[in-house]
Amino acid sequence: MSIVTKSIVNADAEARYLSPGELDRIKGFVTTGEKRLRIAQTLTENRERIVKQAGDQLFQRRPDVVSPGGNAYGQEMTATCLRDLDYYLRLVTYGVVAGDVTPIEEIGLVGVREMYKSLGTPIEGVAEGVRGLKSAATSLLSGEDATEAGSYFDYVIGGLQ
Ligand SMILES: CCC1=C(C)/C(=C/C2=NC(=C\c3[nH]c(/C=C4\NC(=O)[C@H](C)[C@H]4CC)c(C)c3CCC(=O)O)/C(CCC(=O)O)=C2C)NC1=O
Repeated sequence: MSIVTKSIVNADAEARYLSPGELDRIKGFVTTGEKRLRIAQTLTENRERIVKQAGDQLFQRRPDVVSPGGNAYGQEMTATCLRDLDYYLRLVTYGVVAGDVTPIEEIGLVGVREMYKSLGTPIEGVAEGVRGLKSAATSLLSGEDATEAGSYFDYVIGGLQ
């Protein structure tokens, strides 16, 4: 949920006007809108390339995951692994657009540790993959945009620790 919707829901629950603090936060959201949309556009347009680069980097650093006995071994499992990276890139674009990590948290991080455990997927391998997404994505962005986008990838990486 964006800060706009969230503030309105909170204010209306108390039948009050938006507070100066809420209006200030909404102002921050609006003034960074162009930047956040520009970042989301770049990530969306380059998603295939970003995921491929991240996968290449991951399998180079963690050859065990794609070796016999590894969780991503075999064409189908490797494709599922790359799909998961694509999922996390997609969630990062949601976070960037919303200016809020809540969608990332709710869709992709709640219960994730137990889920990967039950799948036999090494979660630190997923975190490594997201680090690869971050480096591929930020290399396509300029300074300020790279920093902004980077913070959302860091949030995912933190949630996968
Ligand atoms: C949008 C939110 C969302 C997430 C995050 C998600 C993850 C997710 N990853 C899965 C599987 C998987 N995930 C991986 C991923 C990997 N294995 C590795 O060794 C690598 C480290 C890593 C890639 C980076 C693999 C290989 C499977 C298949 C495991 C199996 O079927 O045994 C599954 C099990 C069901 C399926 O195969 O689709 C889920 C639910 N699904 C969702 O809806």
